Amino acid sequence: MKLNQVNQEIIMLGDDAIGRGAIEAGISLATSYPGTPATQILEYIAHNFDGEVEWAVNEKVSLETAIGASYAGKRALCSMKHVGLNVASDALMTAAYLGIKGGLVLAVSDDPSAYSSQNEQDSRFYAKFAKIPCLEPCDSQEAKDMTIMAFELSEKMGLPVMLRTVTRICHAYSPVRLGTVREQNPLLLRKDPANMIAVPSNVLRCHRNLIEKQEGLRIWGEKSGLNRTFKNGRKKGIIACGIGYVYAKEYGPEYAILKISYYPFAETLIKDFVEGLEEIWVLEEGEPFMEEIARRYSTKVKGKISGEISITGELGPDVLSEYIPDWNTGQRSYMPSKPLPARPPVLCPGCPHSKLYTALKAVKPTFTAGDIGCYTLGANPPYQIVDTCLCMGAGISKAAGISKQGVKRVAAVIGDSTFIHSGIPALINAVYNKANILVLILDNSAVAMTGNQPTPLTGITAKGEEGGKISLEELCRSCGVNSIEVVDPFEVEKTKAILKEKLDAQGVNVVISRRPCVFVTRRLAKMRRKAITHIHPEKRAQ
Ligand SMILES: Cc1ncc(C[n+]2csc(CCOP(=O)(O)OP(=O)(O)O)c2C)c(N)n1
Repeated sequence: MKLNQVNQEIIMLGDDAIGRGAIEAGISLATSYPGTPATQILEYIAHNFDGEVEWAVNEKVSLETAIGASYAGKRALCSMKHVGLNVASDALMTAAYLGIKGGLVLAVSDDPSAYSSQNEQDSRFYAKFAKIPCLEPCDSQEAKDMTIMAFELSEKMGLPVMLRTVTRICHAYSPVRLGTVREQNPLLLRKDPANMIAVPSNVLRCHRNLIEKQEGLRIWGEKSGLNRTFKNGRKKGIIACGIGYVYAKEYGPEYAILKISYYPFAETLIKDFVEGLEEIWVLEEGEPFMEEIARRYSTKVKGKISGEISITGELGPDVLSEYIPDWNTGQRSYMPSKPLPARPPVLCPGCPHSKLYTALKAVKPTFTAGDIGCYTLGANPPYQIVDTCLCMGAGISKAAGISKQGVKRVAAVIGDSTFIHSGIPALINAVYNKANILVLILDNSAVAMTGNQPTPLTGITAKGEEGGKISLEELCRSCGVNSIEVVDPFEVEKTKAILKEKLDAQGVNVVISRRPCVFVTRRLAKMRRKAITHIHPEKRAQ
């Protein structure tokens, strides 16, 4: 264990604080699929924990692996971004019915404003939907403390517990007092068919158990003191969830505050708070989840439903000073004096995807169904060759759906990590149902978009050690595709010729565009102490 700063107060990133909290809580396994803003949680653990730390192939597999560790009596952390929970939700919904053994915490990070996501969904609805508790910290200290509390609650109630964060928690630094590391749970793998096998004969009883646990969850929440009222005789109040509390504090003593950090709770909490208040603002990131409840108890509620605050986008001092008339006006300096120039993201100089797109553009596919990764930027100038992007793994299926309507020369573009994540079933489906598509797999030896994590195709684990290695060619071959070609995208003319031939071909044809991301090349060069740029004097312009 590389943790020697016990009792020290240090400045920590929210994601790191969650990782530290999990280690202090005595986890035996941490697992995740990368996704901003949650990625650093696992990276912190990989650097600071001697136990099992895994990048999973997708969020569903990640959660299921964590459930397995929990069944073995151990504590496990599973972290992901909000949309990852859509992928993991099948496992989550039924895991809540069955219950868990060792503590299981699901750290889910939402991305209000969708800075790096395909949507802005609010994970609190999933916690409610699955009938599991949800803790919502407002800073790094709470992120660490609540992670530890979440493990305790998880074991007490036998349920997975969600820790919901947002970008400004994950990616902000604030002080954290470090604690000691709890002993890991002993291995205790016991068979419990009635609560481990989700078959109809068990399901209704398990569902009833879950419903019965709800009262215990509310009582735990009340005792925990996580939801707190700061009433100060003021006539105006704020109900603040998670990061909303930090913003609410900027009002100073002007407002009474109800800080919400835990769900589910008895609604009398809200009822008592709003009583007698002449104006109540609800500050919450995401959907008007709390506001809906507050409106049942007061007609004076202001927020997203009544349109004072926008449902889209994140909160923040600048946003709030725009929406709330008497927001502490001293904060108006948050507004930039001049609008900043737009800086749309672009592919990096030397990115292999850019060359591939040059070739693809030249051969003029009728339609290109893209996917999620750096290569989505092919939708932007100067390429404008990616015509659609929905969710991870959808590119191949959409291309197949289009081709099945008789459209010829349809291409799908998917990254190596995305292909492993959810592209494989789509490829098998396309083969099985006899689509006519060209599938381009962009193998840059990394999950580049989220910071160059390794993939099963690289055979490197989350800790940088040697893992199992999968061959992309063999994988595609076993899916029954008509042909597989491997190209180096830097050989643009050769690539063009192959793409042209395969676009016109029948069946499902795969072209693997293989060249490492420039950052992978740079990292390897650094490791080997080699320069990555070479000057050939003989080729220098005279
Ligand atoms: C369900 C889901 N999980 C995670 C993410 C975060 N994410 C966006 S793209 C991506 C993978 C990118 O890797 P790859 O497909 O290899 O393409 P590259 O960026 O390397 O070009 C990930 C993990 C997401 N958007 N959706």
